[in-house]
Amino acid sequence: MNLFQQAPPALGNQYYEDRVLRSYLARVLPADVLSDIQESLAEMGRLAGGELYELQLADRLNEPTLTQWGAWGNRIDKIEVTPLWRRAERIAAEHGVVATAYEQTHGSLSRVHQCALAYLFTPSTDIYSCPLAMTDGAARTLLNSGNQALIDRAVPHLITRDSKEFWTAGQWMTELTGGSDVGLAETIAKQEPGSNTFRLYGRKWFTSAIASQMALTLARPEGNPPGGRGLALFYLETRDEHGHPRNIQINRLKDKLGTRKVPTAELTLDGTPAQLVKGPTDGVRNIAPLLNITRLWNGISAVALMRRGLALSFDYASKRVAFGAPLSEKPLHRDTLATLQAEFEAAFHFAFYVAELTGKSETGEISDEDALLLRVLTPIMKLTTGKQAVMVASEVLESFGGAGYIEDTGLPVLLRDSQVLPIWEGTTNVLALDTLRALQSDGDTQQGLKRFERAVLGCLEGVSDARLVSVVRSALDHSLTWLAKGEAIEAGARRFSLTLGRTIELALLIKHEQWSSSNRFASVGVDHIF
Ligand code: MFK
Repeated sequence: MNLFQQAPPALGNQYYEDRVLRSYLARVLPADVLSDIQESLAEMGRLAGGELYELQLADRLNEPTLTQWGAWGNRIDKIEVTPLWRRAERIAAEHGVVATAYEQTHGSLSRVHQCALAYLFTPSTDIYSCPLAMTDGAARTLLNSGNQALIDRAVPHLITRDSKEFWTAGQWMTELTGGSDVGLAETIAKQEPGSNTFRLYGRKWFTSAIASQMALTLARPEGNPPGGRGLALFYLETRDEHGHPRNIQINRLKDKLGTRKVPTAELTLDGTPAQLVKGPTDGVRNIAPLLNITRLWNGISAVALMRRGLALSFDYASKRVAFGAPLSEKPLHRDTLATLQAEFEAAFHFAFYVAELTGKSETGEISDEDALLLRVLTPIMKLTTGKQAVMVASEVLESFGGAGYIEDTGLPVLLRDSQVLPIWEGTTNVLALDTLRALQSDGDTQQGLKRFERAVLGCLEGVSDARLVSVVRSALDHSLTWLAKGEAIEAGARRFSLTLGRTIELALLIKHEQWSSSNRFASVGVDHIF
């Protein structure tokens, strides 16, 4: 019997096939930097579209396991991650998916290089980006803290390319009392008499990537006041030299909608030894560098997952024949995918713009004005791209018809994993409120807004498309007048932040398109006199 067989969607080298990434890098990187890093990106693109993608499909049904007890009654709390994650850890370390940002071979642009590596790596590794994001954030937080003993102890492990020496870091903030409202945390820190070591007692309710070797966590030193200011930031190592947990019990792994490869656990800390990172108070403020780096990763992961869905969907459209022609020749299907592609490209330029500013802040090349802009844009970027990722993933599944709803195509996981992006690292509403706070972080809302306005208008310089310019200007003006009215600001914070996010996305898209058209025209040659 000659049964019909559908050709599945396929991926090639994910760097070479990505017009958006390559065109963006050509705009922002000097030619010598681009040529220097191209090979690393092509190699990651090859792995992401080849070996890692195959392993990801083969690993589909595997999940991490927790073994709480040894054969002879001893508590071991052993976590085993899946084969995909073991391979991902090695590749991440050896290819510098965290390290590149700290080596700073190309100064502030190394952050762009590192985000491009993370963007290529992420969609084939089932949220291994989670431990990497926290590792990156922990390295940045320790470096910013100035705590030389902890920097010497941990940072070399976090930013090494030697996979045997590589550590990942956890970020243990969430407790039963405080998910978003971290200041409600109940974990207590008791100082050991005559020592700098504290012992932590409490319950952490949602600790991602529990297989990490170290963690940054918040706890309240005895006698401190309530709220975020009364918490302190602590460093701890999860296991002793024999591999035994340091007074940490893993109560259970979480049964989550998505991110199922990530071993997320509930923990009891029962005298876990820990060191202060930076003073006995202001834990929320001191952990903020970690939050900002993981929020950048969240945005990069959002665009990476959108890109993966669309790469598969575009390829499939060229192979799937229905009603007499491939889907890629059907005007309505093309129109649907084009709309999703536009969402992805807008989100891409926003996330990478925040990466550019983050790089400048890390090398000290950032002006005060741009530091304020970065503070304002980070929550806006995270909340805007998180929402776009869920919408795009849902539509991508639909673009496959029933196949998009079937697990062994490997497609449904795109939607489940995307759904975490607007939730963790601050929900849309929490980040919308943070946006308002960030706009006031210099004590004067007008400065933050003015800097945002300048960033948007700067993108429009020399742009000839009056219709697009007017869409941007009108959304911007509306945002400014809405805020100035001062009415129901909290209730409108989400609509306001999303408007700012989509406004700057359009401005960045226009800027890139302007560069891209003129660049393409120039590359064909302008001066024809000879
Ligand atoms: C896929 C890649 C990424 C994924 C990796 C994720 C895995 C990990 C999963 C998780 O851990 S999810 C848990 C994440 N939890 C959150 O993100 C908490 C969400 N809640 C907030 O962000 C709240 O806004 C916050 C807890 C920060 C509010 O707490 P508070 O106690 O009301 O803090 P407050 O008063 O707003 O800020 C205290 C100080 O920190 C202020 O500075 P000052 O002391 O100088 O006044 C703030 O300006 C500063 N601050 C807060 N957020 C900041 C910040 N500074 C810089 N950047 C920020 N983002």
